[in-house]
Amino acid sequence: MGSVTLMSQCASGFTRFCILRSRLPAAGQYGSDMIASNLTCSPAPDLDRRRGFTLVEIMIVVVIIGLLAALAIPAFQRVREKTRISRVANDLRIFAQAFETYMMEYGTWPADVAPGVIPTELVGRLPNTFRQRTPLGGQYEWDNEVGLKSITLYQLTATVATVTKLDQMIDDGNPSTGNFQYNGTEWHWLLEQ
Ligand SMILES: [Ca+2]
Ligand SMILES: [Ca+2]
Repeated sequence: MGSVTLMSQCASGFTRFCILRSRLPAAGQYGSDMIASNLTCSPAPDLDRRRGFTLVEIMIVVVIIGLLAALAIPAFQRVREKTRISRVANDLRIFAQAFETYMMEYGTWPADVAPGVIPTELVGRLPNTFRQRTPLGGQYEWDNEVGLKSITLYQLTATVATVTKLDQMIDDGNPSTGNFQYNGTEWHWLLEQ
């Protein structure tokens, strides 16, 4: 007894596996009618039906997505932090240039003002970003007090570690020395020491 799997087009129009179940004579002894009479058709499940995902396959995909997210999210946060630090560094350079230009022209520093307020002397010289919240939280502030001429970062929400990276970018990387310093409460970009 032998069986042969063939592909044929059945009456339903679908391709099916057909199994020749009868004893097959030697090749060439019978015609095609004989062979056709011994064919029985049955559906080929794997070919006819769309196969779904197994639970294991879905779990593998979920795990892979989780691993990719675990790698991508910290990288994204580092890029976002670096962008914020760079924006503050750029703001401080622009602000400092405006204050120092005024000092060179008038020989004095603008009067002290509250956080987020542009000194009257520098209206039209400072960009509006001076009034806005800094990219590291808090506000920019001009401080003109005895022994302190500073563009201050008032009540930042960023950590000291994060702002120390700003110190590395624009100063000496040491919060206790240089033009950019932390006094334990606020960060100061000192224009005069
Ligand atoms: Ca002030
Ligand atoms: Ca410093």
